Amino acid sequence: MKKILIVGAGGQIGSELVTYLRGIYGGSNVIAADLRENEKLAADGPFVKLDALDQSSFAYTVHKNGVDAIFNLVALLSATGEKNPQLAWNINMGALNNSLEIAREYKCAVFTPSSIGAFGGDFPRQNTPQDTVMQPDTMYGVCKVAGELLSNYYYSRYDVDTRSVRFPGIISNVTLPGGGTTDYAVEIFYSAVKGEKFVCPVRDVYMDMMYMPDALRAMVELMEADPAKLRHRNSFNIASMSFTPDIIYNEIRKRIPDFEMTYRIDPVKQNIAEGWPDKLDDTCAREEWGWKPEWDLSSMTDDMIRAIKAKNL
Ligand code: AKB
Repeated sequence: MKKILIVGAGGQIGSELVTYLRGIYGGSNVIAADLRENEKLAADGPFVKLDALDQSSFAYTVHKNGVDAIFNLVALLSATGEKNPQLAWNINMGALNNSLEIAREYKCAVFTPSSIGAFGGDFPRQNTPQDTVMQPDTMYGVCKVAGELLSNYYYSRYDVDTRSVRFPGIISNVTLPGGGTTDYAVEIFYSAVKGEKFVCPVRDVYMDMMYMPDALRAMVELMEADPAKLRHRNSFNIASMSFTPDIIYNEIRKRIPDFEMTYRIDPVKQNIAEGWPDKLDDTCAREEWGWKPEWDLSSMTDDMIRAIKAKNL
């Protein structure tokens, strides 16, 4: 990767990926693109206001800048997707379709995140294998499975270098996530640090989670991996920690003992969470490109509390 374009750069993952990639590949070689102006992303490198659904502007940006790798982070997440399934399909598949077509024309590599939300139906919830039943019943999951298949198609049919991981819930302290089922695992830290009682929308359900630094490293390590070693492409299971709301609550209480949590179940989120894996098996990612997480629940909790306290909210 020499010249990178990140579409959907203003979101939870994009806002940190831009900085991370600029640190590795050089500020001027990482173009951030988003629907909305973003002063932060424009401060230390190129920024383009771009709608990823506008194929000709997207293609023009790739061509004009000599882009050789596209990170497509445009997505409506799981809970929002259930409120407006048609919009979720149009945005999620439209941005992916444009990324793949433009990559085919201009010979770019493409990274598009898949998700634990791609699983569904009668699959093993514990140590969910890389290759298993994937029959999701959310529009987000439908888009993720279709996206994995379409990305593999572009690889085998057109030789587009498509690669992807199935992200767990990503926990971070820079930009808040929005519209996801796993968002509670970020919001809980802000409530704890601000001294507020946290009202949790899901209960007694394990979901995979990952701290942002591991997620950023995973994207780069996969995109830089030796293609000859990849038996899979779209998408790899990756994992680092799995917990229920009670478990993360108790972990935070070890550091903030008077923190309180109560439940008000959101039936949509609870239903989605119960349909997802409890814990992924990431053996293939470990074997094929050396994936290994560096953060666990305890070290992440320390770091999240430190970083959010430093914001003086
Ligand atoms: C969501 O909750 O929708 C996302 C995801 C796990 O893909 N964070």
